[in-house]
Amino acid sequence: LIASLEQVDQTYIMVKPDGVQRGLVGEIITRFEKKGFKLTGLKLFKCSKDLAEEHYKDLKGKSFFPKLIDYITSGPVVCMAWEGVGVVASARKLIGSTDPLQAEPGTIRGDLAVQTGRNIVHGSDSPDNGKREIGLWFNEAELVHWTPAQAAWLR
Ligand code: 3AN
Repeated sequence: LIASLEQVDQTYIMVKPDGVQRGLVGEIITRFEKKGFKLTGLKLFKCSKDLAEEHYKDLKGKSFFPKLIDYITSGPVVCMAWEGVGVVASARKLIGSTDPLQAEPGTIRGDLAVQTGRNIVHGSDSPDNGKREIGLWFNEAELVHWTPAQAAWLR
């Protein structure tokens, strides 16, 4: 009841092409499912250069930007929208640091990745970016608003 007064946020999580190629899609989805967040959107998708550049527009000036765009557009990604109280910050904790060698064991990157340029998963860095990115990667018709049967046990 108390938790229901708190703000419910949305975050955009994406299994990057290396995560798909390495067969880690199920493992990554499982981490968020087991934590207790609610999945509201899910699709396999091959993104255009334009969409990748829009998604990463804040990094446009960085030296690694062209490589980043090549990487993200190199193969299919799995796009996800997840919802819950505190989901943005919590998902970033589950994902771990940008550099997988610095990421703590127990995190997705800490357990499963080595290189910053191949860090297998993306998570929005703020609630505002969560909304922005979900809007970028999904049509409204692809998002499902539902109430999990066990919700009362998780909040
Ligand atoms: P995070 O994904 O942890 O939020 P950001 O937003 O700083 O990290 O960077 C977005 C993505 O850009 C990273 N996931 C990574 O793929 C890539 N990236 C960031 N820093 C570097 C870097 N120094 N060299 C190569 N790629 C980088």
